[in-house]
Amino acid sequence: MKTRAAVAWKAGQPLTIETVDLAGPKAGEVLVEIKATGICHTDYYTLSGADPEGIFPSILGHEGAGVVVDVGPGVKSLRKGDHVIPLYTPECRECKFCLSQKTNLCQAIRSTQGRGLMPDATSRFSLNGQDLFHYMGTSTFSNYIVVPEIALAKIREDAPFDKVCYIGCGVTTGIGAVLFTANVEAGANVVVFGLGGIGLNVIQGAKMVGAGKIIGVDLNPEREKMAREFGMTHFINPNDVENVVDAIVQLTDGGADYSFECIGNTKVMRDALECTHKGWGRSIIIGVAEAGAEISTRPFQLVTGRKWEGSAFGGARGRTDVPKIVDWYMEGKINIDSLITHKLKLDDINKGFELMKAGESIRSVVEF
Ligand code: NAD
Ligand code: AHE
Ligand code: ZN
Repeated sequence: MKTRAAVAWKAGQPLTIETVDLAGPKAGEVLVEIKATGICHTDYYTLSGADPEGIFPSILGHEGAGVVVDVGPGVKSLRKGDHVIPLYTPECRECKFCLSQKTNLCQAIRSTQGRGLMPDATSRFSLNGQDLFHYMGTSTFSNYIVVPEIALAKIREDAPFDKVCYIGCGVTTGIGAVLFTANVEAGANVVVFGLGGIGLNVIQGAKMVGAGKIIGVDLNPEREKMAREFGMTHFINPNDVENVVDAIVQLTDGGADYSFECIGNTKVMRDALECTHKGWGRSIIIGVAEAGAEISTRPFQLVTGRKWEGSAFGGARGRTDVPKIVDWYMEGKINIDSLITHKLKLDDINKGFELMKAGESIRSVVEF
């Protein structure tokens, strides 16, 4: 079949809208009509050329929601008409990683996914006979996609696509990092570095669990207002203080219990670790840093009890947890609407990247 999609031809170049060929679902695969997709900073990161796994030409996008149109042979858990959110972190419930119950990082299809291919090592997308690569196993900047069954969360049918698409990455990543990865307890002091589409969801998660002080750090002063609405109690602009770490240590009587880096800046990652409390502070890296980047600190920081950790997709097991997060939204327990600052049509998708770069949007959502 044919589908409209935004194609990334080369690093650093705007996407172009094309009508591409999409082959039908093979065994264990599902054809999905994407109704809406968010634009995450990670899409920008890959388009910029900084992603060691970035390959072109490809169809980016990993924050979508849509409807099952067709299923391939052997698909048991989904049928035509089901509403779904594609998962860049699948949940096969069979691999060593899933069975360990220690991680959400299902590895069933990770190697082909990282090479822009379906599990049988081929692409379903092409244009004029040239293959186009998939991205993060999702490619939600295409109106129609083919995805393995294990990479789809079935969600309730009354949930609006243009809002719950954001649960496909940003909402789950931020709230999940607090609830599933760090398991932050009531009363704990939390610091969030970077108050964008991810960081504001970390703040929302910290508020949900009854955190004590919730300190937000961002270079963009415009972020303060929205962050306070989501539960931030203190704001620090690094330009306004001599030393961010000292300012946080002072505010928290010796250091934060938890910190979250939601930028992808390795210098900030160091600050995020070093502002946590001696003996028990935990710093969770969420931000994705460019190829070749490395983190550093004095090992003494770890010897004296701080822990450096990371979180992917908020530690969420997609097929199990995503439908629950959709329920939280529908029950009014979490706010997604205020974070979606811009709605765009596919033809204007490059505008979404510009708004992000200019710090003008939290999330832009493209509706098909
Ligand atoms: P965003 O662009 O919406 O937000 C980034 C925020 O950081 C902005 O508000 C910006 O002003 C602020 N910032 C930039 N440099 C700063 C600095 N030096 N000090 C303080 N603030 C600074 O991006 P996003 O969509 O929220 O994504 C944030 C990061 O999380 C990206 O690196 C993205 O790739 C990553 N990410 C990771 C996961 C995961 O599963 N681990 C999931 C989604 C996104
Ligand atoms: N290809 C990148 C990896 C980027 C990365 O860490 N991605 C996160 C999700 S970001 C969503 O916005 C993730 O899930 N990582 C785990 C994984 O298996 O990729 C690189 O730097 O190589
Ligand atoms: Zn993302």
